[in-house]
Amino acid sequence: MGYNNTAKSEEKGQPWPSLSSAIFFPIIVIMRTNVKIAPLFVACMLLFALLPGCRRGDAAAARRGDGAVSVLVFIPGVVAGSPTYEMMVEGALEFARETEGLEVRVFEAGHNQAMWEEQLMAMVAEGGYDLVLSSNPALPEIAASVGRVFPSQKFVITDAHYSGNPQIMTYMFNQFEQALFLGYLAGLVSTSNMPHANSARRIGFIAAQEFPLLTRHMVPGFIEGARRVDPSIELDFRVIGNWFDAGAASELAQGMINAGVDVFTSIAGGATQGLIHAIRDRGAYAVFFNTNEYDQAPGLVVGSGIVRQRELTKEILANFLEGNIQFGTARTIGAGEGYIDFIFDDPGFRDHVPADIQERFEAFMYDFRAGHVEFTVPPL
Ligand code: RBF
Repeated sequence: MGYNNTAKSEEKGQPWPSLSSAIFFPIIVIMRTNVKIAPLFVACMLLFALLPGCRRGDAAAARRGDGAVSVLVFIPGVVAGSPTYEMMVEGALEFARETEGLEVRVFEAGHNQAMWEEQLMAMVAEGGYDLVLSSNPALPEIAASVGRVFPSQKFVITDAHYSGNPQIMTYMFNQFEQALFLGYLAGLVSTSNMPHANSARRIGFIAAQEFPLLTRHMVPGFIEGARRVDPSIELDFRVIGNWFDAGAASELAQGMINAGVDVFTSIAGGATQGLIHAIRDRGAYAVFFNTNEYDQAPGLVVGSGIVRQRELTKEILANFLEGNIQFGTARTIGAGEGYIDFIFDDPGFRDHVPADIQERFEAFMYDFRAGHVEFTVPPL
């Protein structure tokens, strides 16, 4: 899925062209390498930031010249192939098109995670953004660090959990819930007599990398859901090591199929294409988190959850314009609040999943939505 960036600006690559970047980059490096002199540099930087005519608000006004509100959408990775990023960019650009006086700039920071903090620091230093919007569980710490240098910069980060910092608000999707119902469906399919289901009682989870939201909520939720169908089901969990290597994902998937896995899920960004290729090639099933993936392999992608990240992004921007963001707080939103759901209404589910599985899954989801399925979300 591509994204439409016609409304406002979009950028890729290193944000180093400006004078302010040239000044800040050495300082960031020094902060990392020399702890003793770091406070002195922070003090210099704050002085610089507060000098008349150099203040970030003034810089923003000069750049825009129209008093518009300016928002940076900072993408920690690449947009294409990463559903949560695609939905955030779509929502922000759509909202900007509908809203007078709002300027949205999208920046893709790429896959080198070691560069994210320096990139965000440089963007904030040069941009004078009223708000930085991002989506990633690892972003709050990075934002807090950048925020110490720019104390008036505000951040809203979705898909993350962090409270107590007056510059940051976070929204976390209750991914344990989504994992639980996708796991239940995976269990129903794996124990069925569908053509590619085997008798091994083994389902698979391919992850790009390990992080707390994944290892403490998504993986345990997935296997717990499957074991509500059959307690003997085992999980084969494997890690690619990056978010882009589709070849490696395909190899992992082939090995897992050899080991008896017949239903997969994954959190792997662009590398997910390798899993799709493997299930098409070998004959196996998959259920996916966050976005509608049925079209990727009709008949083999048997389930898609959805997170309402596009809608959430628009709500956040509307709230920000109204001054209604509670910075310092962390909200968790899930099925009960309407931000997580399952996509039933698609031929990929309706036309390909056997009627008895549809019925059992629908009954489970009915109870789940009504709050009749009991579970405990593990601590993060
Ligand atoms: N998800 C993606 O779809 N693409 C990515 O490139 C990506 N990079 C991530 C990097 C880090 C360090 C972390 C912690 C998560 C990343 N995620 C990525 C996961 C994403 O933010 C989200 O948590 C999951 O997709 C579950 O909704």
